[in-house]
Amino acid sequence: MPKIASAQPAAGESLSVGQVLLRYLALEGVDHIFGIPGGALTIMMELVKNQRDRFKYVICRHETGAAYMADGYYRATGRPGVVMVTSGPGATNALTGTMNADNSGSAVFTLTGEVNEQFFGKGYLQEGLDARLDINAIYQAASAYSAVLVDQSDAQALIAQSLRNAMSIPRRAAHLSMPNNVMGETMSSVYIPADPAVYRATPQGVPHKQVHRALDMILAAKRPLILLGAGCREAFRDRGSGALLVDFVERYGIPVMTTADGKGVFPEKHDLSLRVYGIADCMWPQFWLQQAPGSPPYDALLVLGSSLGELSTNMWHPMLMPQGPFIQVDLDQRVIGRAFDVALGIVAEVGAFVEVLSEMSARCPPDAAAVEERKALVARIKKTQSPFIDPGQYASDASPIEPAALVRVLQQSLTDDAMILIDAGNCVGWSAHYFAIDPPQEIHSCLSMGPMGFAVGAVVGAKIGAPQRTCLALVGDGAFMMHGAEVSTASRYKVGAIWIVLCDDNLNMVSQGEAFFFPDKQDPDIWTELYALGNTNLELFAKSMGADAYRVDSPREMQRIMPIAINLANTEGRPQVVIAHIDRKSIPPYYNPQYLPPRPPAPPSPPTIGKGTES
Ligand SMILES: Cc1ncc(C[n+]2csc(CCOP(=O)(O)OP(=O)(O)O)c2C)c(N)n1
Repeated sequence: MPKIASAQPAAGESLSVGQVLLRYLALEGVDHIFGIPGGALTIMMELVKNQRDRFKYVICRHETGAAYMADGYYRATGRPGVVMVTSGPGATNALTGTMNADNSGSAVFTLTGEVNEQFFGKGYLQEGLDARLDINAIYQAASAYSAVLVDQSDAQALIAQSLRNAMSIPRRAAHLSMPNNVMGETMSSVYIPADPAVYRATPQGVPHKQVHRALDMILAAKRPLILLGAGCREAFRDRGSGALLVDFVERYGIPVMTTADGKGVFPEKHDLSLRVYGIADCMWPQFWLQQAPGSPPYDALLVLGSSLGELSTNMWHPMLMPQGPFIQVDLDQRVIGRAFDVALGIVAEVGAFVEVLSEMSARCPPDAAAVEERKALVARIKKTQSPFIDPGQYASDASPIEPAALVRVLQQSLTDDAMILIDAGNCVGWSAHYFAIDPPQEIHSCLSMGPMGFAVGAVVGAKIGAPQRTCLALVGDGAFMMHGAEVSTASRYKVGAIWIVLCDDNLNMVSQGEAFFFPDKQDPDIWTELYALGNTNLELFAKSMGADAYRVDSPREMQRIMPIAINLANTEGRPQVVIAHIDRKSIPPYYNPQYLPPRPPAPPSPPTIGKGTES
């Protein structure tokens, strides 16, 4: 039983609301807070200053960068990522990163300062509660929980409520607005719990009958399949249920694929891994999904921890529907049956589900012949088919660099415990398709929202949270310029984060996409021309902020630079930026031709008045 009183303030000690808030953060194991201070945060900043041995306040360059760092910190540590910023523009700047964390299942706790209540409604600088900017309403609309600390008497309840939301499963983002004067108020009565278990709990159980049914369905199938989403990440890593799932699929010969967001939660080099399904998927899953002559049809699917959104399903392609039961397990009941009709929907935490499935399966001996047949079929697919759409690109030594070849070099250079953070842009396609990730190596993305700049900031928070690991971001040059000023934050705090910048002087994912859907026959390069970035010297940009920066033009150079960069990052805490000049014309394999989305109807052609004339 957790004690509830041992951390109470000492007799005679009085605590302010701000001090109580910091006690809760300490209880959750938080040791870094990310943000930019300001007028509405003065009381909190004084408290943080006085506890600087306990909390390091990381001064970021932009509040969204701070929120991405908090997200990266959460992903590396499992502890809440805390953002603390000022009111008004500080609060709105932090919104994108907070909203993205909420959609990515990351526990991010955003604390925004607010002006003293006595000035509400009078036009005080940066007021955002009783003016036309309603910060609480904005965060209520974009995160799991938002409240205002209006009085010391309810502060403790609201702080605990925020943490309950952020640390729920799936993890979420929560927000508190903190009027400056309230943070300084003395609490009239206070007890500080000794353990978070006193005020929050997560689901541990599963409906046994339903697990039993799921097991029966899977074992009755001739050609079952498992699809894992990012919702499995925490459970598999921290509870050890990933290893149980590996044992389970080996026992029954069941192949496993993941979504791009869940990439690497199942070892991708395992014999039964079909790697990624969905955006930029591996070439293997299609051969299990489609019926081959003389073999049984794909006839059962077990989905764990995926909300089955657009990018995880090839736009809900019917090919994912088995000729048999579709079983979906998720704690978020809103996503069960949303994309595909289910034969069995189970509301459960996936780690507990796998534990019970594994226990129950001990009583179900596998059909050895069927298991061997399935394993042989998976082995045949993997022997006869490349996982890559273009193995030549992967093996290329050309200059400018084929991005697929760049992934090859990273794959060879990175340490086994590396944490790879993927931004939004073409890096998504290259990495989902060409990396092969085995735990403890991890790859993280955020494909529900896909904001450019996510990995640029997140890699700093990840490295702060896990300094012993190699932390690397793969980002486009557009995204790097959007939040690249955070390199300066890393330099300031001696954080050895590594950025690999795919330099093509273009917002290439979008220009290539426009050219695909809306080709201009007269001027085929027009999209590239319109979305060019202007050849910024990114080495100088990075160096000016204190990083070591390198220009590489070939896989060979990349191979030479990577060990140097990894070593300097990990041993000397120096940020490293590698500007990789890639072939702009290479197009990532977003859509396997098998599941190509239909092109939208051509727009009506504008009257031709003359080239370049606006209609
Ligand atoms: C904040 C934000 N704005 C706009 C977009 C739309 N978008 C998606 S990818 C992309 C281009 C990214 O360019 P870059 O970072 O240079 O990567 P590239 O695709 O060229 O490799 C844009 C504009 C987005 N995802 N996020």
